[in-house]
Amino acid sequence: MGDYLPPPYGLIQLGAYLEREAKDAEIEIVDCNAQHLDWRDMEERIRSFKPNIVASSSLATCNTYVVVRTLETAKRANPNILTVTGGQHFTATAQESLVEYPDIDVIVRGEGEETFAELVANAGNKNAFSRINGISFRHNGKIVHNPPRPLIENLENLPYPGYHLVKDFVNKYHFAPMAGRNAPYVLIEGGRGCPHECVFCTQWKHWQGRWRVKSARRIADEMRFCYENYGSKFIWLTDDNLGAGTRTNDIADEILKHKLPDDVTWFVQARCDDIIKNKDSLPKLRKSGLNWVLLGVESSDSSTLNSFKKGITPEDAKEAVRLLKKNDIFAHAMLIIGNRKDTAKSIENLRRFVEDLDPDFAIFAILTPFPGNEIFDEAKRNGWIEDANWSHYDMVHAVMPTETLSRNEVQEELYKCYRSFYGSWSKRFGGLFSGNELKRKVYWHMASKNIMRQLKALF
Ligand code: B12
Ligand code: SF4
Repeated sequence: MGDYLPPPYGLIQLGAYLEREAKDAEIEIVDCNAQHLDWRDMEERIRSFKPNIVASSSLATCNTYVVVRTLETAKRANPNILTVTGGQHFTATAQESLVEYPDIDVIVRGEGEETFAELVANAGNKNAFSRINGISFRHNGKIVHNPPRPLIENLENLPYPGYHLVKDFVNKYHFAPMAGRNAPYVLIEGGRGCPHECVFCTQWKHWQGRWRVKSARRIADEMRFCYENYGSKFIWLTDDNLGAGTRTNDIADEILKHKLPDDVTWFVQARCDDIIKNKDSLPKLRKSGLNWVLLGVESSDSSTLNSFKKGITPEDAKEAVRLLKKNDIFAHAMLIIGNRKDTAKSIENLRRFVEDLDPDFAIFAILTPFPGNEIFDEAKRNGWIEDANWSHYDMVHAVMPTETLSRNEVQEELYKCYRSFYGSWSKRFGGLFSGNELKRKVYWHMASKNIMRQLKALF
């Protein structure tokens, strides 16, 4: 994606909740990317702020060692600091992580807000830890996993995201390739979890198989709040699954009612079948500013889609892309290679399918056994995993072979996918002069940064 600096959404959300519920807490959010801090600067910040607690975000499995190093740094600044982390990876690996990394004191499993607020309130009294549901920690040389905490029933009881906690650098966040440098960029959360159960996804398990959503009105209110307070013009609704039914129509209606300026746009991830179910709402969604959909296409092969428990067909993908393009919404397809049955031939078929599908943009990923997804359990049971370095668990590195392709061959196949999709001149020129504004922006950005050449050089 080239230039890109996203706000640390999970942290500002936790910070806003703490501000409301743990009123005595003094909070400082450090974003080393936005503030250009290196490890030494970060240590200095910890020494000068003198916190009782340092809590690190983690976001994805590939950040594991960075999280650990952050907490090690905190302990070096002051060994009495209580170090905490959470999120999908550490929730799924709480036992191993506490064994492996002595500098993590507490892991907050699952939903963070209530558990973290209770932990902060009791940070000075370790005897109280045994009563805090949702944490894992060490006690008398043993690792203890307290019972899980029930999910928050109504997400609207959460505060608005705490962008004020990063106000000194909020204007630095941007998504240049898609929106340019001058479109202030924010994330807003419209829901948590998903009612589907795809085997490669960690999301539904993390949220206990439940799909909770905020009302359309609340989502539009948060958009307007961000626009009015921070000038936000490019908005990612972080839901993994936009969903279908009246929700989408209501979101469009509410955003339109909130009368945001025309240059405020938003984007979201969605399933192909939901785009089809939403087809009558697409014109209104477009009018409300929806200009980009990341579509879970995943595979060109029905049996692979079935083995993924995805619940869609390749024809659904074709129809969804057609509908998005017809409504001038940038259609971004997301594909997965490296499933156990994948062969050189099946991946070649995928490349041909994507050519034919002709989305505005395509991201190819490698099937990754993330702790917390079903693929991980299966791969571990069967001894398929060849690379245990968490920093490679980013859907770009192959960490396991297929039945017929070695790990290196899977990696090569990924490069071939990019070469075939972006390597063609007609595609490049088509993108540069596309009728879709976002597509033009992305392809001009890629051209100006020479991303095509850089991609090609990689291969
Ligand atoms: C936005 C986003 C991004 C943004 C990040 C923006 C940012 N800085 O926050 C960008 C585009 C950069 C991104 C990149 C990637 N992402 Co991403 N991303 C997301 C997305 C859609 C939303 C994250 C979010 O803000 N959620 C809302 C917050 C509130 O939820 P949360 O983070 O889970 O936090 C809650 C709890 O888990 C817990 N918690 C979490 N952390 C902590 C820490 C502490 C201390 C405590 C107390 C509690 C706690 O409390 C929070 C409140 O309840 C998620 C999917 C999702 N909907 O969550 C995927 C997701 C996190 N991404 C994922 C992946 C794989 C990636 C990439 C590897 C993809 C790639 N190949 O580029 C990269 C990794 C980049 C990197 N090195 O960090 C996977 C992670 C799977 C895994 N186990 O690794 C997810 C889950 C998507 C999925 N369905 O598989 N991503
Ligand atoms: S991949 Fe998408 S549809 Fe499937 S479980 Fe995850 S969020 Fe839901």
